[in-house]
Amino acid sequence: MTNVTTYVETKTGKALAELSNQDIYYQLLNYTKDLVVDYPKNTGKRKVYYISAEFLIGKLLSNNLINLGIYQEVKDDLAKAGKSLSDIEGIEPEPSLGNGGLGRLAACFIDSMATLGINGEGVGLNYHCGLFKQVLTDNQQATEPNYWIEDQSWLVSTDVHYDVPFRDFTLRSTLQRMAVLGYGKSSKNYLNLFDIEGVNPHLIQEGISFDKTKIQENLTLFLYPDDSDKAGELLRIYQQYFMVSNAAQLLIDEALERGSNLHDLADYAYVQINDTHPSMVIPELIRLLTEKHGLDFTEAVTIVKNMVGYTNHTILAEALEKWPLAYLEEVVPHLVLIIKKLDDLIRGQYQDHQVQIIDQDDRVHMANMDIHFSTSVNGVAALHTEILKQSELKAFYELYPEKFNNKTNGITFRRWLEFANQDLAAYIKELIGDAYLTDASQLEKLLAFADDKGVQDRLASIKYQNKLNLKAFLQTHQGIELDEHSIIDTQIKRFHEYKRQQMNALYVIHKYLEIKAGKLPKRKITVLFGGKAAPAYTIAQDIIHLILCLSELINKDPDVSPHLNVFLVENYNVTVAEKLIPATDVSEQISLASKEASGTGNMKFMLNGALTLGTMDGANVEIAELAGAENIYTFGQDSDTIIKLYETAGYQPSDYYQDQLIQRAVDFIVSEELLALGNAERLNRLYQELMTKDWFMTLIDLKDYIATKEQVFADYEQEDLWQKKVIHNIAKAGFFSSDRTIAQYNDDIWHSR
Ligand code: 26Q
Repeated sequence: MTNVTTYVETKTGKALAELSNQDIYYQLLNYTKDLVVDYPKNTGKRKVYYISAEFLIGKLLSNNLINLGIYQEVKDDLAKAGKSLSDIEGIEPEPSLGNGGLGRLAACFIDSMATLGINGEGVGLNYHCGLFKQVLTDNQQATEPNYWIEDQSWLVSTDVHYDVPFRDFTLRSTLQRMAVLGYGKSSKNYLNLFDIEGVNPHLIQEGISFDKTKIQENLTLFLYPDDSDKAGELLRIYQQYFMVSNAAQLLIDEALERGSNLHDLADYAYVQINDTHPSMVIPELIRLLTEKHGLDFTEAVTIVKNMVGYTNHTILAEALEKWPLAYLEEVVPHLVLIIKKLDDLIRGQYQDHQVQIIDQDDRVHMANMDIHFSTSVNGVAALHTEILKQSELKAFYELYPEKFNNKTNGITFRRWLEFANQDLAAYIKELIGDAYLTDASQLEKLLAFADDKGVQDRLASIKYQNKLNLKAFLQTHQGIELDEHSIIDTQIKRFHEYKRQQMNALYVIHKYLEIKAGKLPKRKITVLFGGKAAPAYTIAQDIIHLILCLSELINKDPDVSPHLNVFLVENYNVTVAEKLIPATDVSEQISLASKEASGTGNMKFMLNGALTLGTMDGANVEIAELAGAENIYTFGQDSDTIIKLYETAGYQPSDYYQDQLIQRAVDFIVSEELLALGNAERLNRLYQELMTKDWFMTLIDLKDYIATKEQVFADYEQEDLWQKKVIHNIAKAGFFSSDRTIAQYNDDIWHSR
């Protein structure tokens, strides 16, 4: 293949230097697509279908160039023509096909499957607007549709179509694909995104509201449309069934093509169900095998049971899907027949009402169906899996102990180090070579440099440079003036009460009051937040409002802003994360113990040399074990204590409100200063919530949090000590490579060879 300069000249008749960045972006897109068009697909008899409602893939240009091994060459060629690859990266729209951790995990997983040469592909939906774009106005979150698909994109049309039957109509699908390239591999997989032909963006009215009943026009318009009403819930069922019926038809067709006689389908395919959103694939496969392909029901059930695995990502009751049977009847009555038969099978075997598929209120427990009809049930971090076994899914663990297994999450180091933190990656290569990119355990070689002053200083200067890069980004992104000399303390994730952004905000208030009283921190602190709140989640919106009001109050106060800044970075997404993480000193992972299944941002920060300030929750526990207790800052009650408090209803926020320090911080939410800037209804509601309910126990850990955070800031002033901790963290981050996670999925669950 020719190099990019020649390619562009041949295609356009112009030199690179004459083209606009926009034109160069399209040229690079097509150059990359052309390069890989003839790459063979991974083979491997048993193909893995990773079905997921989300794939938060991020921009693809640089990632693809890196995996192809031509990133530097292309960058240099562009530079010779006076063009900057990073400016061109800025032009690429970010696909908004996901929402948070589960979607980003799916993206890391397809990268790792390709890198390990596994025949494994993603299957999902091609949402045209995906997740909403967040706009911050009047100290509140507003939502706008985010069209990300341009005429030229990474999507490649195919001639694959399926009919998907619903009660009142049948929808014909289209299939668009993106190539998924493994690092250093000359073979590929695909991300398969199903769509409908009739998507109609004109349905969208104000913000992101739209007619939820026009399924033939809205099915793939948005990810997770607001399901606070019945029409929204029905639309989710339409989306889910459309996704899995297409996946099932694709999988059967591909298996037949590769020589399956369907009786042996489980030798040809394995379906990984990413949370319960794709659960209907189980009855749908059974339906297709029996009704379309003439297999006997009992045999079909056995086959399907042997080719499905279920991953649980949450223990929050409200996130476990339980669809009313009546809703399923309205959308997919043909599937209800199968679900009822499966329910009968289980009723015949087990009496325990906790393990039934259909409950007394005629709700279908998707997770229960998954657990019965699969070979594997996995949690996403050691602690999370233990909690599933010992409490949430205990009744199932007793039935099927052999199905339960842990697969601690991971992240792809190609995107989260090699691309996002190029200076650090280059320096690591200087120290230990580049083998860590495919064998992450090699990072441990860095431990030899833990006390090396020269290495420590270089790491500090790379962090400083990353702060300057972030400063430039935030300036153009949002007009934020970041102080590159401050310590940067970052909390980026979806807004949710259990993640406790409100606790961080209460710390900010505490610090503000201290500064006002003349107690100044040694060094300026910048607290950064990023994240979106579901439009129907009122308290999460209130927390955003509180942070924005604090940001205005603090950044504008000449007494305070030299010592403390607070910013909420608008429209947090993968691209923003790639800028924030390498520049961060302190990684906020402060969920209420037992509630965060794993977290993956925590891993990205660790790899990029930020120290974790966190509770003993999710994968933080494993970070602490690996990095060593002295290299992470943990605080707060542990998960056993919290689980017991829920069981005994033993938590009362008023018990903690007695404390002076807590009282002052909480009361400030409804202080004159804040009410002058904010919306009284929102601030009062949040205040009342904390005082009377505080379902996620913010106040229980607040004092310990404040004390531990002060320790973090004190340690930061001891530069050698700090950098030594940083080195330990980077060196021990290898375990969190998604290559390790995927190798375990394959060895223990998929057995794809
Ligand atoms: C459920 C019912 C109705 C509507 C929406 C949903 C719904 C939507 C999205 C439920 C869950 C999600 C997303 C969950 C998620 O992102 N979980 C995160 O998964 C990560 C990868 O395993 C973990 O690291 C995080 O701890 C977990 O929060």
